[in-house]
Amino acid sequence: MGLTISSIFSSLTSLANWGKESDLRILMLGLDSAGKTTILYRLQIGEVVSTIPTIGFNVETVEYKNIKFQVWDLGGQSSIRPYWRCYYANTRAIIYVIDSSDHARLSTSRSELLTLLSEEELKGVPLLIFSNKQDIEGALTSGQVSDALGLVEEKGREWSVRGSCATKGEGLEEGLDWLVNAIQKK
Ligand SMILES: Nc1nc2c(ncn2[C@@H]2O[C@H](COP(=O)(O)OP(=O)(O)OP(=O)(O)O)[C@@H](O)[C@H]2O)c(=O)[nH]1
Ligand SMILES: [Mg+2]
Repeated sequence: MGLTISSIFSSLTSLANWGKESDLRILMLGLDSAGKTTILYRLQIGEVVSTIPTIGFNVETVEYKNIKFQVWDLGGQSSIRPYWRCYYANTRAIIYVIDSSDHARLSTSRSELLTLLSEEELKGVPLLIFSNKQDIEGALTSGQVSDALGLVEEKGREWSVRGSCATKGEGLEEGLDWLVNAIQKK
């Protein structure tokens, strides 16, 4: 009897309460190759790591301005997305990462985001969207991404779209500043 993906994920899920209660649990989601893992390690060690597609998750404690975040970076491939829901409990904030140069998949990214936002467990949870890969020529601006997502209607939740370039470390701290404020307002 081999291990199925689903049995692997359910054992991983039992680890999902890992970490200190006091750390702010943040979920980082988005389509595959959006730049989530790059952002995680850029925030944690301040360097660009070479990444491979995440199968499962990475979780790290990121300390920023004396606040400890427990950041969960989940794999974004379509076969893995159904497992995102296993990680929703106790989430204090969501970071959703979009590859702004991937025009073709913006609508897929939008529909995954809307599904996420309709989840009861994530109701009212502040949402930071990184419009990542701003360094790539032809990338949509954060304003254009924001318009395409059509979140103007999103009620009862603090949200913001910020431009970022994970490989250069640009826009990440500004995004976290916004997120900390949004969490504290809640
Ligand atoms: N040019 C550019 N490349 C980036 C940027 N951020 C990430 N990348 C590259 O995009 C590729 C995918 O990055 P990852 O961080 O592995 O993407 P991911 O969202 O974790 O992908 P999954 O684990 O499959 O869900 C890597 O080659 C990164 O170096 C960016 O801001 N600009
Ligand atoms: Mg990854």
